Formats: sequence, structure tokens, C-alpha cells
Amino acid sequence: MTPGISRRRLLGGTAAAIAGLAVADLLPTLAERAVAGAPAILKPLPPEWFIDYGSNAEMRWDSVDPRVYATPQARLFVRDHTSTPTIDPSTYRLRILGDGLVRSEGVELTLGQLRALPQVTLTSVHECTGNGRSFFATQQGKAASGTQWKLGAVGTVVWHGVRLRDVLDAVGVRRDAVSVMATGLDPSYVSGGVDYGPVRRPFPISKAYDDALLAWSMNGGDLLPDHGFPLRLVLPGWVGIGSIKWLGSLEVSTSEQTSPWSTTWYNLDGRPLAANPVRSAFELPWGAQLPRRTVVLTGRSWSGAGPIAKVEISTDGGATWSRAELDRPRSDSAGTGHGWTRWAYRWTAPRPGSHELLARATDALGRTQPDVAAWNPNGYFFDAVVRHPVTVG
Ligand SMILES: Nc1nc2c(c(=O)[nH]1)N[C@H]1C(S)=C(S)[C@@H](COP(=O)(O)O)O[C@H]1N2
Ligand SMILES: [Mo]
Repeated sequence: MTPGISRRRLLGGTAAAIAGLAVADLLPTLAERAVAGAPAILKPLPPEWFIDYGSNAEMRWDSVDPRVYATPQARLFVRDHTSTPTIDPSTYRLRILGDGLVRSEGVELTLGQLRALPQVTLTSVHECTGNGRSFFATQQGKAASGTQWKLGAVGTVVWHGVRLRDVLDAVGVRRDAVSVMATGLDPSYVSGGVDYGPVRRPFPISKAYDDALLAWSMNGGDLLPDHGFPLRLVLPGWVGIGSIKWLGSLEVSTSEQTSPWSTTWYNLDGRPLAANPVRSAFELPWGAQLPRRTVVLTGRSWSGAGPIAKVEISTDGGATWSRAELDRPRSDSAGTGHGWTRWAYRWTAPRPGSHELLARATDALGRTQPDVAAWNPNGYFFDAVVRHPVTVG
């Protein structure tokens, strides 16, 4: 047994302890883990909650408790390009630089300086661009490259931190600034023999001044190392790659910026991906066994562009649709929530045997889920209605 594994065992089941700052001290350093061949992800990944892909892990929808709205950190999916770094919060600094600043020398901010700004809480869906990718193969007959996520590369998180616009106003940004490059402190990403440098992605200054956050907390606890401790960027509603973890620097520029994460990856038809599409999932095992009586089917739907307006269910392969009952809308201190919507639907199967359950959501902007998702080789944005098999009787 490697030291890395025993360390994970030690932490197993101590979810409460993991929420605390002191845990950073218990975790092995990157160098120790490299020697041990230890896992990229530090938190426990119990198989009843997660499907483990190595440096990525997805939440099992059948483990989601219908009564719990936000996704606990211990259960949230993880997507690491390399591995989770361990960062000392006492020496941590966020660097803000670039020709878009009033003071050309830039600034370095401590966590304490950031915490002194007005604090906000914002609930938003947190989702990987490739969520649902495996359905390109299993439902549409053509496999896309990348992690074969089912629908669990998503959660809803209650973030707490400061608005990026308040930070930028405090630092001083020029009126002609157009873009911000966020760079992580994790190891450089190397693939196919090419070193692409640290994970980084630019976003428009308009998003910085709209609803972007710098968050140090999820669901009331400190960020876990895997989720960006001690500070991450949050771009609500946008593709997960935009929300850079272990945020090291923000470069504010008066010209457009690019990185491989906006041009080579997370780009469709020449445009960097921004708001996530509409998706839905049942809180059921794949191939669930259902009793032969009326059951309440529950699930959740979400959109990166706005609240969910309607969810329809089909239990006859898409021939007919009926409305699901939606949970009440939510809001928080930073305004209307960007979280998902829970729903429920009472169903009595007409006969025993195999059935397919379909859920299709529409958001407040009228965006909905197609029957077939648009093909792309990297398998982004699988937003088609997923056909969920169950057996009755
Ligand atoms: N620094 C850094 N930030 C990152 C990543 C990463 O590998 N390194 N992965 C991105 C991707 S692709 C996603 S989907 C989300 C995943 O966030 P989570 O692991 O906290 O769920 O983080 C994003 N931010
Ligand atoms: Mo992602």
C-alpha cells in the first residue's frame, strides 16, 4: 500500500474534518505524492458517490438526496488537468497585472485584503463543458474524445467571496480594458509531449463586471484543496473551465487574450464557449428497478443562461410529454440564484418490463433540449434529452 493510499484511508469518512483549514497540513505535498504515485484528487471518492476516472471524478446521480439542494463539497465532481496542488494560505497572494490597470506595476493581494471587501453569497450551477459526453457514443453512435462523463460532472454550489468588480475597482482598471486572463497555480499541463503551461483562460471584462466572483468558500466551508483552495474564480453559468481553481493571477488587458483553453479546447466553430446549455437528470440509477405501483420520479434541470421555466417528462420514448412539478425558485444575497431546479413527476407504469424515461427542460430564455446534440469531436455541450432506461415490476 502506497503512503498516498494510506493517507486517503486516514481521511476516509472524516468529511467534517476536511472542511477545516487544518486539513491542508495533513495532505501530502505534490513531491511526496509524485514519489508515491499517489492520486491526483485528494478527497475520498467512495464508489457509491463517485465514478473515478483518475484526475477526474463524477457524481453519481443515484446518490443525490432529493431533499438536499446544494451539492456538498464531499460529493461534488472534480476535474483536474494535472493534480490538486496544496497551497499555503498564509503565503498565498493573488497577483493582478496587465496593461489594463491604471497602475502599471500591478498588485499582490492577500486573502485578508480580499476578505476586507464587501462579501457576497451566490448560488450557481457548476458544470464541466464535457458533461454528458458519453452519450455521443451510447445514444448517438459516435464517440467523442475525452473523459466519458455521464451526467454527473455538475453540481449546484453556494459560493461565498467577493465580487471581481469590487476587486478590480479597488485596484483601478482602465476604461479601455477588454479582457482578463485567469491563471491557476497547478502544475503545467503536458499532453502528447507538448507543455501548454499552467491552466489559464481569458474571459471578457464584461463578465468580470457582471457576476464574476473570487470565492474562498463553498456551501459555508473553506474550499477543499480539490476545488481550488484557497481561492478560485467563479464565472456563474459559464463552462467550468472558466472558473479557474487555485487562482494565481489575473491579467487585465486592453487587447484580446487567448490561451489553448480558449482556442484549441473549449471552443466551438471558432468561438470560445461561454454559457452552458440546458440539461436534465433523473436521481435514479441507470437501469433502475422500479416497483409496479405509482412512483414519484425526481430529478433536476439547469441552464447556464437563466432559470428553468418548464420541465416535461416523456415515458413513451418522446411521443407524448407531461409537465413535471417544479420546486420554488431561489435567490440569494447576490441576486437571483443561478442554481438548478428540482422537479418531481408521479408515474404509474402501464405495464411491467423495460421503459425509457425522458426529461426535457426549457429555460426562461426559451432555450430547450434537442433530440440530438450537435456533433463535435471534443464532445462538448451534450444537451440532448437523455433516454434513461428503467425496469418495472
Ligand atoms: N487551475 C485549474 N482550474 C481549473 C481546472 C484545472 O485543471 N486547473 N479545471 C477546470 C475545469 S475543466 C472544470 S470543469 C472545473 C472543475 O472544477 P471542480 O474540480 O472544482 O469541480 O475547474 C476548472 N478550473
Ligand atoms: Mo471542464
